[in-house]
Amino acid sequence: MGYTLTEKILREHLADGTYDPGKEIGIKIDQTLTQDATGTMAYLQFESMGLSDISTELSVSYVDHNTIQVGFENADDHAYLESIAKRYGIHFSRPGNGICHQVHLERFARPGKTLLGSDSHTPTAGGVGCIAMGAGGLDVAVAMGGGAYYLTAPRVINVHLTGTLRPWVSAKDVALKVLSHLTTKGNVGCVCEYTGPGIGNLTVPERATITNMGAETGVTTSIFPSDGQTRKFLEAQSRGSQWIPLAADSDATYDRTLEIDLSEVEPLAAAPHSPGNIVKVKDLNLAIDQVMIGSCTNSSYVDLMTVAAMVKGKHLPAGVSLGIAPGSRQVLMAIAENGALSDLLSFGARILEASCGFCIGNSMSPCTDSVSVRTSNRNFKGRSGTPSANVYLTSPVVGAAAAITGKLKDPRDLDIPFPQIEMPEHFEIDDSMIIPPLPKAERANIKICRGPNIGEPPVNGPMPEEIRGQIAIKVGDLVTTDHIMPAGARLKYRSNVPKYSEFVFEPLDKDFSRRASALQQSGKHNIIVAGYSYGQGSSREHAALCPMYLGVKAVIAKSIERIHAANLVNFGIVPFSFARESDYDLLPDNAEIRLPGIRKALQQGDEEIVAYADGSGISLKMLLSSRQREILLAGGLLPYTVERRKVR
Ligand code: MIC
Ligand code: SF4
Repeated sequence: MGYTLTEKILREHLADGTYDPGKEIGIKIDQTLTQDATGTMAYLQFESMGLSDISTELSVSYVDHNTIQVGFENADDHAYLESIAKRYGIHFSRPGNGICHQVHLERFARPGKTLLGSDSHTPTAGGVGCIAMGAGGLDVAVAMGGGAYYLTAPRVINVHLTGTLRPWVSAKDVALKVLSHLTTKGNVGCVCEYTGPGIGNLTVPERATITNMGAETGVTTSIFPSDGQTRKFLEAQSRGSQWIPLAADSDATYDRTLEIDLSEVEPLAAAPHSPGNIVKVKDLNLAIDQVMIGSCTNSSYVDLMTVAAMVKGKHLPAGVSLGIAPGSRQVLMAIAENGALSDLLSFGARILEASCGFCIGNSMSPCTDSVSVRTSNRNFKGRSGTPSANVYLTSPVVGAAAAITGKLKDPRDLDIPFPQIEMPEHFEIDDSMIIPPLPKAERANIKICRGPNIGEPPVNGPMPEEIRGQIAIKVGDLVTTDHIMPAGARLKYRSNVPKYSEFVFEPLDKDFSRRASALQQSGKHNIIVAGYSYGQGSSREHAALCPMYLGVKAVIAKSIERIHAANLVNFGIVPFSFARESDYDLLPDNAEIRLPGIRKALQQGDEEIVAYADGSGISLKMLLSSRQREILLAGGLLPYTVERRKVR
């Protein structure tokens, strides 16, 4: 029986365990990427491991999330990251060079490699046939140090594509179509592997749009084979020699198959407030206030050129604003040189830096109660920075049509020809904003810059004999990491855990931090209770780290998303699920909770434990690998890793 492409690459990188879908395996990581918002903590943790160098083939530190620099905090983080990169042999992509995923795809991602990134959209690089996964910063720090990355050997979904996209229908619509089938929950432990004759019609940037948004389904990653299109892209990036052909075996078997005929896909949108809330654009006819083009999903050369061609010679209607954030400096320079930038400017677009910007709510927040059409990947309530805004996620052509007409409606009804833009045969290569690693001999003397906002990463103590405390918050289904640890205006506190912890659950319950802190000071452990898909969305480990700082010891949920569950373990918080889901409803909001014998249960490998909630017993499941149990007993991955190094 043949292998899927996913299994081939994972087997080649197997460092621990036996390959058996559903079981934990450890794999060797070839490349890592970090971005500034998660990177500062990741490198602080890397430093605490006491290593002298990185052990990966390539590690890149990007600065793309916090480039606005209101106040000193962001600039201090950037200076810290630059000095760390020099000290440890890491490439440093300077602020202004672009969004990590777009730049990594352009300059570094390679077929057949494994890439781990401290950002949930790292699977973007699956567009060139590599296994690219998002993880918490601490996992990335361990991988940089040469440690294996642990994941569940995935079940592989075959997304079989036939046909060709019709005019006005784009890769984004395919990503949204996949979301309409898979939804945003229930896909933990799966990988989407794209196959079929339809893939040959998709360029690498189009594929990357699709693998990028696979993150919203909760799959571990998404991957395309490495074929002629991959070669064309790598050659256009002057990296043709890095191409290798890669595909699944012809007799590979998949967990299940999803058939999509590209010629039947229509322009789609994700309606407020979830990327899984898919509707047909032709069923909408909405007045809009804002259009934002960009983000790591849709900010390639072709994306921006298409928008420029559509708006050329027209004027932005009054009452509508249009913002454009190019994905990389390469894209921005190309549109500057060929004149498309002036077409955008004369239409009335506001050009933002080549960075995440608006996508994470730290610029261009829309006005109260407005409708904003965005080409990004997440429209969780409040993520734009405006809690009352209604954000629709669409392709760039749908966004451009909305900017022209002031309406979110089917672009096929516009009386303009479809702009057929081709990917260039050669992109202009200028890597001068990427600082390469220093020669080894020069690294040791580099002084690390630490601004006053940069604190030590807090470390947890070992797991106590019993967890005894109170439910500090009970939340419902689909609570995202944006709800747990808001970004936007709060992003600048990422390096200052005591300060950032003041905002835990801010969008849901402004009093949480104060209450949890008071319970902690009274000697109680804090417990979080949640519904389905708790912790979906971003990889930000602060959604585990800050609750840990506030004394949270357990999360009891109907289900927890992959990256967040791993982050909880990494910070010594036990992820439990209900043995009987109906017990969720029985748990009173502020119940006193006791988990006697938790330490012993972890040591013994028990898969079920009884928790006492206001005295009555409920059964909880803890499906953890033996490695995860050891991490929890040690109080988290950092103490576990440091301890094991001492033993060796
Ligand atoms: C996001 O899109 O939510 C982010 C911001 O890129 C996060 C990372 C972070 O919180 O810093 C992600 O996707 O992992
Ligand atoms: Fe940046 Fe948005 Fe992509 Fe996250 S989703 S990496 S914030 S562009």
